[in-house]
Amino acid sequence: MISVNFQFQRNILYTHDIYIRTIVPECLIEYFKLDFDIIEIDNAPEQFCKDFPIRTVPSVKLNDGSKIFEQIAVNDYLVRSTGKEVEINKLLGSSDDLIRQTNIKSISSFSGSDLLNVLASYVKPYIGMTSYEKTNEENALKKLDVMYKFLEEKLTTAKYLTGNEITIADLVTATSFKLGFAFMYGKEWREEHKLLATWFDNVIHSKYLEFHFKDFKYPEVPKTL
Ligand SMILES: N[C@@H](CCC(=O)N[C@@H](CS)C(=O)NCC(=O)O)C(=O)O
Repeated sequence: MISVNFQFQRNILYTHDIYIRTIVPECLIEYFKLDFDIIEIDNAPEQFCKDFPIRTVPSVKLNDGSKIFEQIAVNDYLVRSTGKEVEINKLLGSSDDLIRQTNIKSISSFSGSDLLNVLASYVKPYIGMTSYEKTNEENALKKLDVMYKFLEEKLTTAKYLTGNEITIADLVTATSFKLGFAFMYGKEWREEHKLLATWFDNVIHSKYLEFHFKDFKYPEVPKTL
């Protein structure tokens, strides 16, 4: 655990280990060995609220005082800040292929908001975070079914969601799926959704996400209430 000393300005990523949207930024900092202090918001609540009154993570404060929030913007900044053209184009798409670059943004946005919110609303009652309501679950499952099919269709023609190279869209989508794979998608679900399950396993064990997922375990059966 690092000590928090705000006298000397350093690059900061505010995070919290219970949250999903902070996983990709933390992994990017680890993978690219970026010069950032990673600060749990519980360890610096006043400074965090002062820096980011909207109080969401991930959020970044740079050593020149610049502030960045929203997962997509944070990820984009962290990757581009490396200056590594090849890896930037690989993860974010090259501006020579506008449609692919746009698809990467589109899938990242969809997965980091709609997919994550619906999946979280389905899983949270099972992990004691909200109360269970049958209608909510039925609605969430209906929406999720459409989302699974949408993503599976992409995986019928390519190894990853926007082609045969892993991109930030895969990283964001796989982390958004974490709660599902950790608690609800037992062996039977994974057999029925082989494309998604294989893709998820490839992405979480990629060099980008391995840091967070190296000890990840799948459940045999879904969690019950
Ligand atoms: N649209 C924002 C959502 C950020 C967000 O809601 N983050 C959650 C953690 S995954 C959070 O900070 N929740 C705390 C809160 O809303 O009070 C993004 O994509 O980064």
